Amino acid sequence: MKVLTENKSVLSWIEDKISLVKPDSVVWIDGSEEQLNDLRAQSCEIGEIIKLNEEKLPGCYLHRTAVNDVARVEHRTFICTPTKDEAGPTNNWMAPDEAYNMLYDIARDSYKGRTMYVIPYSMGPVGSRFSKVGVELTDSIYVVLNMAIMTRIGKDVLDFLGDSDDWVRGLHCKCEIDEEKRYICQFPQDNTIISVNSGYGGNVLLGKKCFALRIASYQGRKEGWMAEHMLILGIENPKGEIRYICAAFPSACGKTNLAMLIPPEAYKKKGYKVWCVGDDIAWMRKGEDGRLYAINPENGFFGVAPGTNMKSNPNALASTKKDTIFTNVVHNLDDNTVWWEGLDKNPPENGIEWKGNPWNGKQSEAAGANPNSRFTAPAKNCPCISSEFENPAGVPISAIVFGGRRAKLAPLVYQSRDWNHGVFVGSVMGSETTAAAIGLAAGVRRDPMAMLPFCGYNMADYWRHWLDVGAALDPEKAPKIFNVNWFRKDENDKFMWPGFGDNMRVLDWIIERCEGNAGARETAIGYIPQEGAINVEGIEDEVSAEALESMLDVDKSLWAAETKGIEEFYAMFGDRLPDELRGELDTLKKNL
Ligand code: GTP
Ligand code: SPV
Ligand code: MN
Repeated sequence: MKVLTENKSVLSWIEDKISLVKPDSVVWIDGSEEQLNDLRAQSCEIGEIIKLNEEKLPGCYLHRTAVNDVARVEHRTFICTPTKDEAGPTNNWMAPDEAYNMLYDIARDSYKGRTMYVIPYSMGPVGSRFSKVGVELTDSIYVVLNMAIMTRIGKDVLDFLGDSDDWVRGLHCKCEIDEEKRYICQFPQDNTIISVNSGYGGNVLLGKKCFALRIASYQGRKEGWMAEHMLILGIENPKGEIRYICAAFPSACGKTNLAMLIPPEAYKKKGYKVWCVGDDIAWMRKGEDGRLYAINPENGFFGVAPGTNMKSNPNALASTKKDTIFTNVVHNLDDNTVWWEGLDKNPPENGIEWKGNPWNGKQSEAAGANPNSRFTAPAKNCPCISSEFENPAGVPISAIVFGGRRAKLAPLVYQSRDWNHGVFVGSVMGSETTAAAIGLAAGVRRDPMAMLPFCGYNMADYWRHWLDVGAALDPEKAPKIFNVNWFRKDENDKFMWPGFGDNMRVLDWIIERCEGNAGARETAIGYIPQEGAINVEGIEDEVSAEALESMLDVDKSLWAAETKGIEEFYAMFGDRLPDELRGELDTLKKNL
């Protein structure tokens, strides 16, 4: 075994886990293309991945997970803090000792006949003051290949870590992919993650949700920074000035789409451009100048495939044309490529659907791709990747945007009155559930800051942290906070707003508000665009003045009912709920 570090805490932890899971051999991932190529070949050999058409999709592969293992499992995800209160009422909790014992029993000897891969990785550019190191142990080559796209991996990372003890331990064991023994456990106090009996993305790419959100949110509170489920994008105006926006939408609610948006013709002609810094996670901290700065800790996109096409998101599609891993999409046997619902109107007749059965897309009623099928694509493939993507100092944030899927109630856009009101708006976010997690009831649920499944500690303390971070920023320079809803529906159950590229029109208003230009009127819930303030040039046929007015309407009786729901939700947190938020709720009630 060729060991890549002399770090004692790393070596002793790995020794310990080797004696637990008993691999036949141990391979350290050094980050070299040579080693990754060998692993790709091996993975093809054992049938874990399929090499796709080298001419049409160079360097691309297809993988199918187990049929029972296609999304995150929130009901089997635990925050293992010493007390239940630290995890809070919105997390599943298990006492650390109990969890370790249970997980070790499941993991014991589970690598017998298998290889242990040791993946040293950095979340954030190696060496940035934002960045953090992790080591993931896995018995899945698929995980290695995905982590090699999604994070910075290899020897450099260990050299940067030196002999520090500040790194996140991650143990992943596929075991038998048994749903009944599947657990995703975070131990924030120990910087440790253990994931057993899954092979699906968010459950097993431990740098992503487990570390960069659950563990990192806990670290961020201790160390004075924030880990958020947010995209980061830059809008360049015709003068060449770039303003950056972070946006938190729940899973499968449009972050990847917004992050890579292509502006409508009228904007393109004037010289507007959008640059993508990140599509899922933002780590933010105060800069020396009193502004809030953000980096994307990831190095790739783990994006929803269905619905991605040349019209909805050409940049995402372009990102998947080389060196990409597709998971649970349709295999087109005619030309050895891939397909998913919403890619184009030409499904393959000679296909294999996501479960591995023959599938004729021209005849079949059933979907060919799983609704949560995904692509893992390198960020550098994205045609609109920001020049600041690797900037270790991050980008300064002008606006924070919250949003969700709400068929009714939430208007297309509104602005909070100030930071604390903005925290209130984020804390009461509601959204219809999606296919990104297994076993969620259909309907609207509260998903504060889109962090419900990802906050590594008590949500009330997390809101306290948000309020504290805001208070420390220079009030003139703190990001302005907004809420958007692309998903409002009319009486015929049709989306009222065209969405996708046209969301630029709303971002335009948001940026103009930040610069103190665009007009607004004050309502009970916050500032709404004044008549004429949203630019509808080029979509006047689709979006009439009346339709826009109704999308921006604040229905007081619906909002009054909403305050009752908020009250019930807040009651879960008892005395831990920050007074400021209770005050904001009282103000809203008074305004209504
Ligand atoms: P995660 O990766 O799960 O965190 O999700 P995400 O927020 O990045 O989701 P993504 O951008 O992949 O959104 C996926 C779904 O949202 C698809 O069904 C899209 O068609 C839909 N969507 C995205 N933007 C819009 C929009 O502006 N309008 C409408 N109607 N649908 C949208
Ligand atoms: C999400 O569900 O929010 C995702 C996909 O981004 S996963 O990595 O599976 O969590
Ligand atoms: Mn996500």
